[in-house]
Amino acid sequence: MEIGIYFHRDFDGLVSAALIADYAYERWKGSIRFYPLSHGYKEKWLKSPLRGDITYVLDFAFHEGASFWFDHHQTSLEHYLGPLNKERHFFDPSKSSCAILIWEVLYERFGYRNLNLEKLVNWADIIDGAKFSLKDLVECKERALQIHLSLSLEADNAYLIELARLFFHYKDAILRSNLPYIVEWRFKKAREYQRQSLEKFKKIAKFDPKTGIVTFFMSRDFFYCRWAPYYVFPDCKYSLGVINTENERYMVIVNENPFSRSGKINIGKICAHYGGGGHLGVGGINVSSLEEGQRIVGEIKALIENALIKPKGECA
Ligand SMILES: [Mn+2]
Repeated sequence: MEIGIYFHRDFDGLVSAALIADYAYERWKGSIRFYPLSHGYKEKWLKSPLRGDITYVLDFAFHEGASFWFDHHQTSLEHYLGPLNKERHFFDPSKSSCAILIWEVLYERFGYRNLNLEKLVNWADIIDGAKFSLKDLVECKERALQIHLSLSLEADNAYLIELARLFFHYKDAILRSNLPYIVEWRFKKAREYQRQSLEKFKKIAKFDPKTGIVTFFMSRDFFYCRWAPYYVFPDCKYSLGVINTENERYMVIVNENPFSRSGKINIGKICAHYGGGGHLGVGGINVSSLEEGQRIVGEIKALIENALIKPKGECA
């Protein structure tokens, strides 16, 4: 018997995969196969057949062919209008991680819980729900955060599969032991990229103390230090940047400081107006030139400044 476990290639997806592998192995004693999945090939995903006698899809868009599906992403059912089966499909966008959803469903519906995975689940929930502190992020001393950072390098499938195996076999012990070598060198490399991009950010970013708005323009190495605006400028309320993501591709990103959120302005709504999207505190817009990006940043900056001086209730 072969058990195919398809999972989103991030920390939450990895812990989800280990949880299900642990349960499925106990139940069927079959051989476990891990398949990491990345966003960006939805069309292909829906048409591709899944491998395994029993298949699980975790922390990823719905697939009709899956024996079981667990997810918490609001957008995961956008392409599917059919019915869900309560016995096999577990979808709850109110959960801050897929791991916590699986943890609860396994216990409540299948009568199974392995406490040796409790810490990993807890970390998946902290990381996916962005429940860490700025200090935790900057220092990056926790094993779980180090593993998470190692995933920010262009991770290959082999690494993801090996990590899923390590999580499955060692469970919480992986958080107590030394970092496995395959994780360690990636972590150190990512940490170095992080240091370099932080230096760049410090030189480039502009802070307006009157409004608390930080603006910047960087290449995609900014993603190694997304927290830089709030670390370098602790009084930052909003950060607005243009990121050169690929050769001729640019992206406007707008964030309210996630470590001191007021929720006064609906950023997702503002970005949607420009053809982008997002949530209350974060948003993004794809644009085709730097000039267009800078123009939009200027307009949104003015919008935020305006909303900040208006009394409550009149904001965007
Ligand atoms: Mn997730």
